Amino acid sequence: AELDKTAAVVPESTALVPAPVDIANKLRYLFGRNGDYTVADAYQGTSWSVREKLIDSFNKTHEHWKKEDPKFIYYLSAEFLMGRSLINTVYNLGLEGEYAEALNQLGYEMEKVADAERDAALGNGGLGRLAACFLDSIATLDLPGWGYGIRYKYGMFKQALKNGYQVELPDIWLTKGNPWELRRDDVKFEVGFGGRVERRKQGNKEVTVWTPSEKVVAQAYDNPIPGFNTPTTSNLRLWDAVPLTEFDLSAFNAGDYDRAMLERERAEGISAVLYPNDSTPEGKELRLKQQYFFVCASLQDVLSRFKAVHGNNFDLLPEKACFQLNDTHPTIAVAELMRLLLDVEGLDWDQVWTITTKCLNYTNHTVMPEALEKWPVKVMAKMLPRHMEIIEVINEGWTKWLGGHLNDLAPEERTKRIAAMSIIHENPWNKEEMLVNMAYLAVVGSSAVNGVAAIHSNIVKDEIFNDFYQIFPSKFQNKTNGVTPRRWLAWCNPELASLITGTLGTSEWINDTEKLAGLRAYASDKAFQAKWAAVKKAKKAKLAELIKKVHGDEVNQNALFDIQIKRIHEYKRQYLNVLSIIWRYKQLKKMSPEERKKAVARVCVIGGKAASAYDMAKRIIRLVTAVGDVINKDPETKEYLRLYFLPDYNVSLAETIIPAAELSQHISTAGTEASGTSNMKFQMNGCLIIGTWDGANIEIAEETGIDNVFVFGVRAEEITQLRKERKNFKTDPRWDELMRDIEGGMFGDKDYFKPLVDSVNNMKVGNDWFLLANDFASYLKAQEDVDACYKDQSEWLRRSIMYTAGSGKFSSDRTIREYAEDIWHVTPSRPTA
Ligand code: C3B
Repeated sequence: AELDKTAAVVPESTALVPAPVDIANKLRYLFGRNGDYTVADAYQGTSWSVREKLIDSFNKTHEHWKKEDPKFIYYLSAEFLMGRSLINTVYNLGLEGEYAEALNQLGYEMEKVADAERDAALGNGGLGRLAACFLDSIATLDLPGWGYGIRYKYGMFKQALKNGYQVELPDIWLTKGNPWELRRDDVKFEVGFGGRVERRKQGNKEVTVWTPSEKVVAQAYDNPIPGFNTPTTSNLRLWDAVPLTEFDLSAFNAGDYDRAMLERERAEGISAVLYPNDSTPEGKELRLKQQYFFVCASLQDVLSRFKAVHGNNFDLLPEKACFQLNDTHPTIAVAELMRLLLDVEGLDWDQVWTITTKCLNYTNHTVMPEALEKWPVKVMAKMLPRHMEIIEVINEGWTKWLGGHLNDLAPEERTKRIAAMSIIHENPWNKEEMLVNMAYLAVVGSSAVNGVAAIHSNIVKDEIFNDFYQIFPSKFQNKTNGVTPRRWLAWCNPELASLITGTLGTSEWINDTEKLAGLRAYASDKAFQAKWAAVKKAKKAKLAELIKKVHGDEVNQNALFDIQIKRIHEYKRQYLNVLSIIWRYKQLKKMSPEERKKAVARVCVIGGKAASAYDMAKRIIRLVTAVGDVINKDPETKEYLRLYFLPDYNVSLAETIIPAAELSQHISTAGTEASGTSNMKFQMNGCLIIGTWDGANIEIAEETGIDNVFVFGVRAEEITQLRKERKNFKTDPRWDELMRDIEGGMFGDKDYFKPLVDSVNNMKVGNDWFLLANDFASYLKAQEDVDACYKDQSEWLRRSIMYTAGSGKFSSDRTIREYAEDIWHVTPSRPTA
C-alpha cells in the first residue's frame, strides 16, 4: 500500500518551540536531566538546540545547490583549526538575542556557557586556522564550497607546564559528544593501501588493476558552516577511519581476540592523531597514510556526486569542481585523481591529465626548505604502488617535455636543469635514496600556484620555484591571507564592535571591512579616543583576570600589555623577545625608585606550543618561564615589568588575549614568515605592531601607515649575504652581556640553556641562522620608540584607531573573493531565506 508521505513531513524544526523550552527539552531527552543544571549542561542543551537551526539552514542551502548544480570549490586540508562553535553559530545565524534571552531565563550568561565548550583543535597553527577562516568567508559569500579533511580523534595536544617545562597531554575532545557534527552513515568509501598492480586484458583493452593488501573505510562526518548575514550554510566534511569488517568475528570465535582487534586498531590509527608539527613536516609513513586516506575519500565522494548528475561526461568535471591543495599535504590528489579517472573510469591518459591539471590548484605556505614534503620512492611504492607508477609516468612526460622546451640551453646546462626540476630525484643527503618531491608534483599538476603574502609570493617565484616560474610565469599568483572579521573582531570583541557600529552608523563593516576606513576621521578625536581607550581597558581587565587565574598574580592594569602568541619556532624568534625583556629588567634594576616611576610599565605575555620533538623550542619555553620566575618576584621591579607564559595557547585563548593587546610582536627573520595571520587579528583589534619587514607585516604597515608601525631589522634581500658574514659579525656589547648572564646561571638551569646560547652565539661556527644578533640593536631601539610613544597616550590611541581603520584589506572575504575570481572561477549561489 502507498504510504502517506505527508504524514512524515516535519514542520520547520524547532522554530516553533521557544528557545528556553527547547533547551530544557534537549537536556531532558538527550541527557536525562531535569532541572538543577550545571553550566556544562546549559552548554549542551543550548548547542543541541542551536544545532537544529543550523541543520535547517544547511539542508536548505544544499537543496538549493543540488538544484542549481553550480561549480564547487573543495578546500583539501589536513588541518582545520575551528576552535569553538557555539558563539560563532549563534551570531552567524543571527540568533544571539533569542539565545541570550533564553539563557537568562534559565539563569545563565551566554559568555559563561560558551566557555564550557572545548576547542575543536584539528590543526597546528596558522595554516589550519586559515582554512577555518576561509570556510567562514566561503559561506558568507554564498560560494558553493566545502572543506575536506580528517576527523582526528585527538587534536592538537594540550600543553601544560611542569616546573616551567612543557608537557604534552592528549586532547580528548570528543568524549562528551559533538553537537556540531552529523555522521553520514550513508557516505562511506573504501581506501586501500599496499598490495600489487597488474595489467589485465579486458576485451581489446589493457586495464590496470590495483589490489590493495589493506583496506579501510572512510566514514563521513559533516560539520555545517554558517555564513553571516546570509541563509547559506556550507559544509566541512571530515573523514573518520573505521575497519572494513566491524569486527573479525571468526578470529574472535576462534579465541584469537588480539587478531580480531588488530584490524580495528590499524584502521582507527589512521585518523587517531594530528601530527603536532607546524611548518616542518613529519616524514612518517602514517602521515602519508593520513594524507592519502582523506584525499582518496574526498575525490571519490566528489566524483560520485558528479556522476550522479553528469554520468561519465568527465570533460565537464573542471567546470563543476575544483580543488585547492592547502600546502603539499594533499598533493597525492594529483596521482589519485589520475588513478580514479584512468583505472576506475577507463579514460585515456592525455584526457585525464588535462582534466586533472584543470581541477587542481596549490597554495604554498612556507619557505622553510625542509618543509617541502618529500617521500622516499621506496615508501611510496610500497604503500601506494599504483600512485608511484603514475607519478613516474607523469615525471617521464614532464622531463621529456622539459627537454624539448629547454632546447636553447647548452646540453650540460640542460641536463642539470632537468635534473633540478625532476619530480623524482636523489636525496641530497643520501645518494642511495630517491625521493618524490611533492611540491614539484603539485606545481606540475596544478593550474595555479600561489603564495600567501606579496613578499612570500615573490620568494616563491624568484627562489623556491624559480625554474618553474621561468617556464610558467602565468601559473604563479599572490593571494594575501586574511582572517574572518566575524570571529576575530565582531564576536570576540563585541564592545569594540558596538563602538565601531555606533560611530560609523552601520554594522555593514562586518561584511565589508573596507568601511572600517571611516574610523580614520575619528583617530585624533579626543572624545572618541576616550571611548576607544575604555574598551581596551575593559578587555585588559579580562586578560588580567585570566593571568590571575593561571598564575595567581595581580598585574598592573595600567601597564602596556605586550603580547607574542604563536607557535614556538626559532624563526619566529621568541628568544629575541626574551632577551629584550631581560635587558629591560636589568635597566630597571639600575634605576633609582624615582627614575623607575617614569618608566613605562609592561606586562609581557608569551604563549605557544612547541612541537613535541622540537628540542630547541622547548628550551625557549623554559627560558621564558625561568626569566618570568625571577622578574615577577622581584619586589623592586615587579610593578614595572612582568613576564608570563600562558600555557595551552589555542583559538579560544587567542579570542581573549587579542582584544586586550596593546602591542603585539611579529618579529620573524625577514623572509621566513610566509604571511602570519595573527598580525591581522591584532591589527583589527587596534593593537600596535612591532615587527620585521616580513610576511603580511609589510602590507599591514602599508595599510596602517608605515610611521604607525614599529619596524626594525634587516631586510629579506640582505639575509643570504649576512649569513655568509656571520663569522665576522661583531655583536653588540649588550648582547654579549646577556649571553654571559644566561650562561652564568642568572635564571638557573645553566646546562639546559647552554645549547640556546650556543645556537646564537658561537661565532666560530658562524651560526645564529635566524640572525637574532644582527637584529638585536635595532630591536631594542624599536622597543624604546614603543615606550616613548606609549607615554603620549593620545598619540598611542590615534595609532591604535588607525590600525583598525587600516585593516579592511585583511578580511578573508577579500582573500576568498580573489581566489574565487582568479583561480577557482566559482560564483555565488544563495538560497532564498
Ligand atoms: C603557516 C605559515 O607559517 C604562516 O606564515 C602563514 O600565515 C600560515 O601558514 C597561513 O598561510 N604555516 C603553517 O602554519 N603550517 C605549515 N605547515 C606551513 C605554513
